[in-house]
Amino acid sequence: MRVSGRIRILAALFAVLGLYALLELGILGFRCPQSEQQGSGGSHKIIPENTEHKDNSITVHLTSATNKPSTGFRRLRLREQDEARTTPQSDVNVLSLALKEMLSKVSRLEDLAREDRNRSEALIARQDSFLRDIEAEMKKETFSRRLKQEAADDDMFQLDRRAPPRVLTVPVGPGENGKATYIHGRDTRQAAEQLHNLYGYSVLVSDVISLDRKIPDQRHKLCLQEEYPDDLPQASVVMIFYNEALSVVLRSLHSIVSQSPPHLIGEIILVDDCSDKPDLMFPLEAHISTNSKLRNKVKVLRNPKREGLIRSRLKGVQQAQGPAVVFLDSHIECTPGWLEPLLARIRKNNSTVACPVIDHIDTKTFAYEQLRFLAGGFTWDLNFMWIYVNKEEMARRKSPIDPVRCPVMAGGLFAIYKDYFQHIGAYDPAMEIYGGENVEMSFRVWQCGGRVETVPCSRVGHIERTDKPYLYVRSNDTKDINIEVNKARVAEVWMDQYKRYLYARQPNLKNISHGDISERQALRKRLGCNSFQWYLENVYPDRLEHTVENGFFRAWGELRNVHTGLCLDFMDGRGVGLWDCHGQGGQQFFALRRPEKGKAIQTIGTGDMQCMGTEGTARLEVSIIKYCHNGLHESWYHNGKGGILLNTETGLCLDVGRNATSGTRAFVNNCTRTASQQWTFTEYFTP
Ligand SMILES: [Mn+2]
Repeated sequence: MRVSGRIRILAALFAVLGLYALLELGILGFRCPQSEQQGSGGSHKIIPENTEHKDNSITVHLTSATNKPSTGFRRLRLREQDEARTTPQSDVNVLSLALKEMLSKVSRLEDLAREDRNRSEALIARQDSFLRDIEAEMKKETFSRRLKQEAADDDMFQLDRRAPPRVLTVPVGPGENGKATYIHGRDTRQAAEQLHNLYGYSVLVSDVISLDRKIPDQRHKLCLQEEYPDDLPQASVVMIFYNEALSVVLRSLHSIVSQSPPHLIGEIILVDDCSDKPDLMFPLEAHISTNSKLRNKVKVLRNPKREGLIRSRLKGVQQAQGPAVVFLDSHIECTPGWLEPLLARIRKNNSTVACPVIDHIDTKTFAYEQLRFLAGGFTWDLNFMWIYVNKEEMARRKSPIDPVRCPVMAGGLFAIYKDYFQHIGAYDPAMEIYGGENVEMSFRVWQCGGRVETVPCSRVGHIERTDKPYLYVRSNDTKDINIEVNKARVAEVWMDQYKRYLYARQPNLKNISHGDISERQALRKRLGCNSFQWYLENVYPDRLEHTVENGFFRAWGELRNVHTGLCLDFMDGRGVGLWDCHGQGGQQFFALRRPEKGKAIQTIGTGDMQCMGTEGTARLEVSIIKYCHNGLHESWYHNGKGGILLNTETGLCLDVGRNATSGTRAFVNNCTRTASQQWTFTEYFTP
């Protein structure tokens, strides 16, 4: 593939580009209405200046029509690829960006091919010398024992004792084997940071890592002995994306196809929730349609307007052939053997929601890291949280690879039968964008006779983005979307009397409209579901510990200072001080809690895990401690309405001073029982 090959590719690209132009002009289809109201930085055009053909590669030089540095292109140097690269920005001219993307892809392919040749020659030379070393070392008894042990742990070296190893596949290249990749050079790092902020992870790192990189087997050894039935149900993967980086979406797709037996993946349904990044349009489809592994599996559906994760998934499922559906995020990487255990589990019990263990892909380096295996729970303000698997559940399981019952699933990744998904009420279609749907579905499945489990033999890597682009909701109609409303819908339909736990923490949710819930209530009746009390008792007893009914909470709500009438507030997340009472809970919600099991400390919590405490050398400042560790400095005594708050460690009282106003920091002081040391919670509970 020399000159004629390149001409063919270019011709194809320009044909594609022409088609794209028609689409852009609205002649061939829809455009997301949002892409017109895009960006905050004004409009910029990126103009191809000249195109340079040199050494089998094409370099397109681009300049920005404006002089704003933030929209210009930088020449970047990367460790692995020293070719000039340009950084796509969010608000560049769509057409030239598409052109640039395609041209750079051509040159990138050629680069990769050339690199591959050099690389494989170097690799063979390296492997040869490596093998010679091994053969010499193998003669030494101790080394051979150690090697055998390592070989058992590491599938990279498939050594066979009987025959000397011939071919070792040791992938090289950035990110291979799940290793970390680092960005070098100051300019590059700066550009990387900008993009990191835009996407919530380092796109530059993702872009240099192979789309089909190898991730080592992450499974427990016992998993390798598991045998799965031949007739596992075939799965349709449903994956929603919104303004994800192209290379991240593509790597997600490749990892599914590479790590799954082909007959078990019937299709991958990608739903674009109206992204406005141009490379997610043609470049994405061009890659899929020219890749033999993806071409026949992947279907792309596009929402003409933002629908959010929930309605997008419903749309994806509608198209799914089934019988199983596997939901995956668009920023994941599957690992060897991830699929079979999930499908085997739902096949065994068809009212199961089976979740993989979610490992961690680092947002900066894209390193794959195993996480400690945890279950999922919820906080009383209905956020998901990771929890330790409790002793009873540990004892119930006979093997470390037995599935773990999970009170709440994380929500992004799970397998379920399509029929069961529909039967159990799919999703609440009135929920907006994202958030709460995983809690809702978990309550519903458990309360209505199903179960949610994590299957330890299935491991999938996930990028926990530092910033979530889909949270920036630009509504198509003018109504403002408040995703917190989702929580109110969950509470109203599923939580019975326990909904007051949410409303105490977020009183505003009680008063705003959460929409019509009659259909969801009818669903609950139709399915004959259990009460929330039943759920707490049978599925999440640890949560039941932390209830008013159980005497855990002694008082809660706003914590008003008698002297000023102002409310205690954790203003910047750590510092605690006075602020005007806003009645919205959140940072002004405090709860007085009796000691945890086996502890002696009465604490004042803000969130479920946070505590108020004294800190610092002087121990006079009061702040929020992110994870309570039940130290004395977190211990408070309170003697009822208008009473003092005495810190046990210092023997001093919570005070704001005589001249306190909104914004004054709280501290501890000698107890004088003056009004500035008197405090009242909104609600007191008598044990
Ligand atoms: Mn995710």
